[in-house]
Amino acid sequence: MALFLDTAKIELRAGKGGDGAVSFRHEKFVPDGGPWGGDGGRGGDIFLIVDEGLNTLMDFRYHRIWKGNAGEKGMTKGMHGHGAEDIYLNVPEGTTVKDAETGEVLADLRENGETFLAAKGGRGGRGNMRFATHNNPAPEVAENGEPGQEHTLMLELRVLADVGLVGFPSVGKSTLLSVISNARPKIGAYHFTTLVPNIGMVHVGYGSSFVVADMPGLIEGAHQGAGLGIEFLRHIERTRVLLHVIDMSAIDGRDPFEDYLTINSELESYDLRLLERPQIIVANKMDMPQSVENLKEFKKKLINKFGEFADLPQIIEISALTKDGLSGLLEATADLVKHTGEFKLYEDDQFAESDEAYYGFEDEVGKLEFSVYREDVSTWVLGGVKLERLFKMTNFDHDESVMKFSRQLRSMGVDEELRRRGAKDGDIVRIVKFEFEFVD
Ligand SMILES: Nc1nc2c(ncn2[C@@H]2O[C@H](COP(=O)(O)OP(=O)(O)OP(=O)(O)O)[C@@H](O)[C@H]2O)c(=O)[nH]1
Ligand SMILES: [Mg+2]
Repeated sequence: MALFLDTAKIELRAGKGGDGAVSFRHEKFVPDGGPWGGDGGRGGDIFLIVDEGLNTLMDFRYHRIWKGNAGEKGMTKGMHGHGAEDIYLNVPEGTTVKDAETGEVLADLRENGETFLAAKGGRGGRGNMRFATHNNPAPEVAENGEPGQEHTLMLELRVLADVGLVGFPSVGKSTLLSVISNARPKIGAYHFTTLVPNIGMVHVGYGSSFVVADMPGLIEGAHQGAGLGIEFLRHIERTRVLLHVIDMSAIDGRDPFEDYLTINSELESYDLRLLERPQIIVANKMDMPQSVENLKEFKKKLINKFGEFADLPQIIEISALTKDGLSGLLEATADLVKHTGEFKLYEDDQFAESDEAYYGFEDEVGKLEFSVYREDVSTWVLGGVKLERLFKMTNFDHDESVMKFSRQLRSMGVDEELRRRGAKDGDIVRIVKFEFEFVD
């Protein structure tokens, strides 16, 4: 579980394969020279590729439909058409790819440069050279290119927060996020202003940045459901560092040190081992006069409890209101993020490289071979994945190709089914946009 911040629905249409050619060799002493039509080139694939420089799916909101390049047609003299160039769409790290209709997860793209074959281009149609047989040495048969795959995908960017902001309500977590990042969370003087986690991207100096997640406030007994509970903590299960924000002004009348202990014990109650992450204690609201004295107390109690030589977290004083101390906090945080390894809850990828299993043509073919629908007394409409693909790959300019197509229909059992349903000689049969007569 992580945050689903950003989503985009995209439609991909991979390139169609080039059509195969029908042509014949004309040689002096050969009466009807052999077939000489080359194959069409393959249609272009559409890939997704991880680009670590991106951090949103914004680009896809303005450009939703992507079409692959078509393969070149086959030519005479046995020349094959060129395969089309593939298209690569850049996505940010952490993009989950789902089938938009079924919701099935197809890939979880994490590493820079990782690719995913999202829509496969069609194969080129075979030219008539390929159909020559002993019995039919000069076939007028060629295939059209196969259509490219069409898929509607849902992209989801689960932003992996590097840093989580935790603490009691109203200690200033959202205020802090608003002054260190581009995020504009709601800020309020009342408890539980933040109801769902907010996220922000923080840039520190050149090229260094990290993602901060601002959590709703925790209170004592949160692990038993008090306040907003602790369910939302699952959103920071992958963070490396926690910023433990404490209201040093104690304006709500609580003791800052007790706050610190209470929050830690709530974090501990959650089974994500959150206490294993390094913390920075953020002493906030240092602009308030009583804060200085309170901080002294806090430090004293910390040492009393854990001992002078304990490995205690660093304490950084800030005022999110006046913005004092922020640069020091950000530098320390960036440093800690950099030196803390990724926190792994699960072993790597449950998503095997399943491109082929999911996209293999063979798989799709055969699932829905054909469908027959009676439009009126004498008109029949044929459909189905396999049948429509065969249709699209047939070159109707040549009688022989048409005959080949009708043989293929017969072997699929289409004729039989039409007859069974009561089709008569002379009825109209329609496939896609083409109509022809049914001849029993
Ligand atoms: N004086 C002072 N007030 C602050 C400071 N930071 C935040 N506040 C105030 O504290 C109140 C709570 O701030 P929020 O940022 O909403 O607190 P929060 O921790 O996000 O609270 P919840 O979302 O309810 O958990 C607001 O009135 C802020 O203006 C600060 O550094 N100094
Ligand atoms: Mg808040």
